[in-house]
Amino acid sequence: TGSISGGCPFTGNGDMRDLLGRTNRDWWPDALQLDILTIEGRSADPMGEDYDYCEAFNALDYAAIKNDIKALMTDSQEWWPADYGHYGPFFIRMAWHAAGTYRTGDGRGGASSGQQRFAPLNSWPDNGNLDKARRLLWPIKKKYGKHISWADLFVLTGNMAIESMGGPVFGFGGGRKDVFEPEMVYWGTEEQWVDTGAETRIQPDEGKALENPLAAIQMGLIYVNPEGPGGNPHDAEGMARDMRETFARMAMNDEETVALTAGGHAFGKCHGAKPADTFGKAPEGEALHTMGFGWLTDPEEIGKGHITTSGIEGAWTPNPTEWGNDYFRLLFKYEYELTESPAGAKQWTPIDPEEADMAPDARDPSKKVPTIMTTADMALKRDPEYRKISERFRDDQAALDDAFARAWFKLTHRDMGPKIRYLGPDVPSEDLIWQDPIPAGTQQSESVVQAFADKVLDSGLSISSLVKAAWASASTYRNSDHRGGANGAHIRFDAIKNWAVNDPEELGPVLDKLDELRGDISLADAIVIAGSAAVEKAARDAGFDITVPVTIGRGDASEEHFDAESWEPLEPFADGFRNYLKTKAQVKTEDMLVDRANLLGLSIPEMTVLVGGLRVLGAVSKHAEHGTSIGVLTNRPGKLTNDFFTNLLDMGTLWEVVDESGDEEFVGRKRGDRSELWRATRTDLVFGSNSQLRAIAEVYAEDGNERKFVNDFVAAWTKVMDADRFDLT
Ligand code: HEB
Repeated sequence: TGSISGGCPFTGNGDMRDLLGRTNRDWWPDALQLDILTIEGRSADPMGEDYDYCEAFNALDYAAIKNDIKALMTDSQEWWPADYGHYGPFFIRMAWHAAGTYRTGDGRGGASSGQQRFAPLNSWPDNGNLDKARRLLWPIKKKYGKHISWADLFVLTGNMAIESMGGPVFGFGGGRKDVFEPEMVYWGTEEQWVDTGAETRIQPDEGKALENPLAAIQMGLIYVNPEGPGGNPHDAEGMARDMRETFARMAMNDEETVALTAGGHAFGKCHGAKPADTFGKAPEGEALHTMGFGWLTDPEEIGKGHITTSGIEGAWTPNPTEWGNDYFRLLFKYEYELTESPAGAKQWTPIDPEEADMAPDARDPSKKVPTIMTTADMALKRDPEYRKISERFRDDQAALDDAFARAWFKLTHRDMGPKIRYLGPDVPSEDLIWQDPIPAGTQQSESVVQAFADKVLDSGLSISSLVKAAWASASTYRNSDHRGGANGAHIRFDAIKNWAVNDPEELGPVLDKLDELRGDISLADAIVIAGSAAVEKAARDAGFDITVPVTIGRGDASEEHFDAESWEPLEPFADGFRNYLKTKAQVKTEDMLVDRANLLGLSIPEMTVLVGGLRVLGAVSKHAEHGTSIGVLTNRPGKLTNDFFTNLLDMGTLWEVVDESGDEEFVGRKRGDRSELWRATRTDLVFGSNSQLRAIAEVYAEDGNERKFVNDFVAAWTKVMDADRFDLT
């Protein structure tokens, strides 16, 4: 990738920070605090448990909705008239900004939950006026109701917009289920938006790289500042650097970046007809009676097309509602000079354009106005690498068509996970490597599975090594972009196996042995069967007869379907479940545990019971700087007992910081003779220190709850093992 910073999440510049950075409550302290109604597990989702979005989508009248969306494109509304009589470009920008928040670092952001409806995204300066785009779609959303989510509608509308203007479309997969509350995502710590002075995040002169997992150059932007780094249009090199870095974090290479930007800007225009101080606040901060609209301005002015969004003014091509190659043709045909829009934004205008190369006025086609390029567009010819690609696309329309269609499809589907999650008749049959394709698994009889499990337990492999292997395989799963997980057995590829967290010199031989014993069972299944058999044995050895359910049917991905580079961001830099910390992050180590639990889709009790269980099973990473027994608060490791909790809460133990550890390691001493009993980390002690976690630890430590502990552990374990089994429902 074009990454110029290190790979560690949450590291960057500046001080210790909070897991969520600046949140909605910080931005809009006066906003209605509905979250007090979502405590005690009460859901904000009105659709209820029985609502099955797949089923509802499959019953959608797909042809009808497509026609309705197409008709809407040219059904100009007085309250927000369509430029050139066509809403297509506006809707493309809406879909692109819905998808463009995706970042590879943690898989969060992206189009898949319809977050553009909620703060902060609904009020990001870069999403200016997209409130109108979404509201234009309301009659269609209303009509098709439960059969299409907003999230799917954004993307489908983007596709229809491209199609209706003659652009190439690769396909569409539905299946993005809406959520009904803002997602908690770290968007940065800055207290300023891009338009009110947020600092630019990449500043090489000051040794500042883009903090992970962020993928935008300033607070409130989807990607880069169109006017140049820090608003400087002369910094051509910096412009390309910023684009390369931010697009890489959206999983896009140079070719995809050029195709997307040029392809996108074949359509529509920028809006900067008047100074930016002449309109109202963003939606989330606006007055009640504006009904969720923001950036308000005089309706008469809107009618005249006097709109300011980005502040830049003008279209890129003479045919803003038609797909074609005019963008590259003009970019290379003319020299561009730096000019200023009526709103005062820096932009580029062709010198002495021919009349035929001028754009129509957005409201009056008989009037001609100059075309423009943003500083970001200029990078496509000013940067030598981008330029090569741009020249190729200029001369080869078919190549641009194909590259744009594919990159758009990837952009809008990147966070949906495996293709099995896509719905509808327009899902392309071609498998794409970024979908992490996995061949279908096979079924085996129960006796075959049992015989294999018995062989594994007889093989001399330790309980802890089997549990660790299964955890290593399954826990790569991210609920954010639905990547990773046990299916596919990607763990067997060196690029993953050799992650330090996996203790490769222990994991390698375990995988080899399982491979040798598995017969016709897939390796992906074998790893889970073995780990689960080990948990079952550990429970039995602790006196609890329990079955750990295993659902087989996983397949093994082939090497040719494995894109090692795209898996790099999945490597954990901390895994509190294995007491592993590679690099101290900018957030507390226990924050990293919570973050990982969130990515695994776990509740607080599930996180707690898993940590307690994995510790007593000895599933601790040796590569944790602190050694093998850290956090294993039991004298009988390998048995599934609640010892972790009873010992953690035992008042006979006094905990002290191990000085050299910089408060990452602690020693537990007997109160009387001060002899050493245990070693532990922050992610251990937090279950005794934090009042909420302590309350749960108490439940698991209580007399009479020993079996509850085992049952809950097994349920949470199984949930993690099956987290990526989209084939099961
Ligand atoms: Fe874009 C628009 C920038 C990429 C598509 N953009 C736009 C604007 C700006 C921009 C500034 C204006 C806004 C207003 O309204 O004012 N982009 C940009 C940048 C980038 C981009 C900087 C990175 C480089 N785009 C892009 C992509 C896409 C797009 C990727 C897709 C694919 N855009 C777009 C469209 C439009 C825009 C379609 C138009 C809209 C209308 O017309 O409304």
